[in-house]
Amino acid sequence: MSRPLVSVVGAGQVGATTAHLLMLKGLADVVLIDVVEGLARGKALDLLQAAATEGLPSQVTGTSDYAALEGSQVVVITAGLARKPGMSRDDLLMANAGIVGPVAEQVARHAPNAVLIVVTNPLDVMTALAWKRTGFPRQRVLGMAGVLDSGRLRTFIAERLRVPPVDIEAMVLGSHGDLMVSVKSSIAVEGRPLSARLSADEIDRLIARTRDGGAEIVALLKTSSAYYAPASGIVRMVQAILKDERRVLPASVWLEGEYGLKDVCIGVPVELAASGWTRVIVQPLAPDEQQALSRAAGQVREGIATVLSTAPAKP
Ligand code: TXD
Repeated sequence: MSRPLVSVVGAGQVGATTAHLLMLKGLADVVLIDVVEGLARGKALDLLQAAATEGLPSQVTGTSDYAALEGSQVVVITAGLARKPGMSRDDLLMANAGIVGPVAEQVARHAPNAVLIVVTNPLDVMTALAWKRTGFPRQRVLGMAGVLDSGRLRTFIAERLRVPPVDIEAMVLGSHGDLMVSVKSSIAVEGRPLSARLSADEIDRLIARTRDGGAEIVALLKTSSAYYAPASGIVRMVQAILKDERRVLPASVWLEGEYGLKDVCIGVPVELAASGWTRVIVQPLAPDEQQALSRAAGQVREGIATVLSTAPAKP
């Protein structure tokens, strides 16, 4: 049986780490594409040699030719600029729209049946832009951020309570940015509500650290933003799709009335399967959480309007 093919556009920190994880987990053959041809080819060669040493069968190819997307079950877009210290995700808006829009058109052309996972920031706006440019059904375009943000929140709670992160359930929704929404009522530790273990103030502090979790890493690394945990988030979603897991994970998707929102991409829980996302899981939110979600949607909508009013550049 032939192995699944996953293509990753953008062979930078997040893209190359994603390719490495896909290879190590034996999930798929990988095509790495970058505008800098030598970069994609060099990283692919390095990964292929790692596969030989690990005794793994994965094929890894690097190129700048989008024809290589052909036959991909999943395409991941990580192409674009990353944040430097002091920059917000929205500072990347126009530069990355000029990259993601044309890349999405190439995906539609060469991999018309793929499920597309967008990673480039500002995440929710880029996901909406990619969806518009592909013309794909909305179920085949998802933005990755909620898995990462939920993982960050689980890390901080685990560290504070000294319990393994696997025993913590948490779901972060909304936009990937200052307006992310940690659904407090759904956080559970070993099956019990977090509020039974920590004060409201302490929970709020952990949620605030999660909101600023990306900036904390940017400030430490100085020349790049996070990539190990983002790559794990991507691969978690890719695995759910390739293995048709029907597992519920948070992802940014185009809403048409779910959670009372429409004409916007925002992070909500979705069921992931081979065909993409199959349904949005609508869970009860507290009034302030629903308000926060609507505020985030308003901000993302403004970003979408801005990028759609400008002509795309060539990839
Ligand atoms: O949770 C999330 N969604 C995120 C998002 C978590 C981490 C990083 N997040 C965002 O992903 C970040 O803000 C950036 O917008 C992207 C990629 O981050 P990364 O850290 O991987 O950036 P790099 O290392 O600069 O890599 C970007 C690559 C680089 O190799 C460029 O040459 C390439 O993108 N690039 C392109 N490839 C193909 N086509 C075009 N046009 C192109 N332009 C740049």
